[in-house]
Amino acid sequence: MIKNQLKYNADKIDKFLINYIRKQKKSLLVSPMKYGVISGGKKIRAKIMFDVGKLFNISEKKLINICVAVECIHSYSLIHDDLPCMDNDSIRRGKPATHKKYGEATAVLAGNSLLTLAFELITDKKYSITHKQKIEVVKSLAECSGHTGIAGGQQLDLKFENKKKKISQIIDMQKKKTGKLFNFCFKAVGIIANKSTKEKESLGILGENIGLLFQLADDFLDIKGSKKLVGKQIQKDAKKGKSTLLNLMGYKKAYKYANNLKKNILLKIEKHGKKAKDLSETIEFILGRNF
Ligand code: GRG
Repeated sequence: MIKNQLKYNADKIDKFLINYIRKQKKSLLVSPMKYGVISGGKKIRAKIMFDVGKLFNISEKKLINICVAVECIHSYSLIHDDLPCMDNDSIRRGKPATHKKYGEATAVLAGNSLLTLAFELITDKKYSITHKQKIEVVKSLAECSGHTGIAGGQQLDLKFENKKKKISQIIDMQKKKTGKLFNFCFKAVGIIANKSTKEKESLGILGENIGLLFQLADDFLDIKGSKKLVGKQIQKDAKKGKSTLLNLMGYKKAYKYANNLKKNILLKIEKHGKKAKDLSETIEFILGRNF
């Protein structure tokens, strides 16, 4: 069952991170950082990386630092996303958002510290990938997180509120805001598997499309999900005037679009045969999920 696999995987990521932070010097930010990243969230980006690793026989040990780093960046983006100056949400993962629990200044600093922790994790001298791979992974993660990636996507998301935008503009925004981190998850495995530049690019594009699918599912949950299961406020997108494919196309058309996207993604990984079993299940889960 994918739910059990996700839970098992999330515990593994949490344990690694708790252990990693324990070995660092103490600071006042450890508690809000842990609050924002540990014991909550599906950790699906890490799961996807392990699934992609299986396509190329890459062990979890070779990927774990990057998986934990991705989850740090993701949680950082959620902590900042919930701030009053961004999406102004007070509930995240079924508990008060980090700024509600610790205050806004602390939430900003805890988020920033998770961002930098991600790069510490990847460049750690005990992490056994080559220096060349570390540099390439760091560059890719920086590109996917900054103004050409999630931060840039978030800026577009905020600018698009209450504006009439074209489908192509919304897709571009969502591919940056949500897709780029999934792009990174795929590309990073390509780097560790020593794939060619062309192969790494194709892996990235595939990941980005899975990110778009993930965002579509997130938009469906905003309409039809249960607040308890999703762990955050629902039915906010329309109220906030968010530009989403769902708001533009309507539920039926958007669902058809998402289903076609999923089919095309599954076709792309078919060539890996049995090795793609876990990845296919995760992709099915992404569109069918209720949390
Ligand atoms: C530069 C990293 C960075 C952040 C600053 C605030 C911001 C810019 C970006 C926000 C990006 C954002 C919130 C994208 C939404 C992606 C999304 C669908 C989140 C929900 O992800 P899940 O369902 O959450 O994986 P859990 O709680 O399971 O981890």
